[in-house]
Amino acid sequence: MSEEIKAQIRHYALTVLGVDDLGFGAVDDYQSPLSPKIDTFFPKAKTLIVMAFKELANCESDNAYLAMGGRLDAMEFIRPCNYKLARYLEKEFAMKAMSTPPSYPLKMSPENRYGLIAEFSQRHAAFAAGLGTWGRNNLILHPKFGARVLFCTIISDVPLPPDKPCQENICNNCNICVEQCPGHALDGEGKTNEILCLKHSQPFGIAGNMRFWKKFAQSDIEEQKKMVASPEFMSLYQASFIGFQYFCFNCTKFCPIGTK
Ligand code: B12
Ligand code: SF4
Ligand code: SF4
Repeated sequence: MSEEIKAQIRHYALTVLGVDDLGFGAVDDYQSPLSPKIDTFFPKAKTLIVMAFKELANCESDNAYLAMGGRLDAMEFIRPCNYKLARYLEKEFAMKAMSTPPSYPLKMSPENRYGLIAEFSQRHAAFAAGLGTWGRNNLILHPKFGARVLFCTIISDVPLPPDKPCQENICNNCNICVEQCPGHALDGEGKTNEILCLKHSQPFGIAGNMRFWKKFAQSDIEEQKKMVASPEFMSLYQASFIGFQYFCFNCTKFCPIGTK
């Protein structure tokens, strides 16, 4: 019976919603050492239903604006899939279903390293649901889509048999991601240096914003007028309504897995 329910959910996600792959994981197999335990925000949670979304070819482009445009398309597609799959589980199977954020909101507290540790780790969930294995780039590599994949999870209170973990390590240890990282953020194995990544991938993120306003506070009125009319201010303004605006996709685009 459980396998029948899983088949129906998979059919809905893949053929009705247009999700690229779906995995089922047990909450007990979710091992994210830094994120809160799932029962702190969803008591009696049993199953992780993880959706995989293939990145568009935009991530290959050297044009950062087109590359980010493709990422936004994927991120904006994920939100309605989250809501629709959760409502389907409620309506069809009377499950309690809770969505998780694909990216933000993030708690900006010192214990969350100011937004660097999410309330729920999508990579650890994808691993638990058998959707891939950890790459040298610290991303989850999917057997078919390689690093070019995003994940998002619905948590349910109904136990369903988990999918088998991926048997083999998908990463071939070619080291290309490490060599192509402009910030040397992947030099240390098993841990991304987030600050080095952020410096290169989000020049108009929080750090850039803080730098701008500190300089603004220390400038005279004429300099301030110039600053608010500058391309830098306009870029910060744009990034603030886009959310996270990435200018680097190298650890995704240069990974050879799944690109043939
Ligand atoms: C905050 C965040 C960031 C931060 C911090 C990243 C980080 N170190 O965790 C910054 C801004 C730097 C970032 C960058 C990127 N991110 Co980001 N990010 C997130 C977010 C919102 C939370 C991540 C989190 O909670 N991290 C804290 C905890 C989970 O990490 P951790 O326990 O310290 O684990 C780290 C290491 O210990 C190691 N690790 C942990 N366990 C294991 C086990 C093994 C065996 C190994 C080898 C390693 C390993 O991997 C982690 C990375 O350092 C997630 C979405 C989400 N809610 O999960 C997306 C997410 C992780 N990001 C994603 C992506 C695509 C990116 C970028 C490629 C951005 C871009 N240009 O597209 C880069 C990649 C950087 C990289 N190679 O690591 C995807 C990854 C998809 C995938 N295929 O794995 C996610 C899952 C978004 C999504 N919904 O799909 N990100
Ligand atoms: S997104 Fe760019 S800067 Fe960040 S880890 Fe990947 S390659 Fe390095
Ligand atoms: S580029 Fe090579 S080393 Fe890096 S994650 Fe992909 S296969 Fe692994």
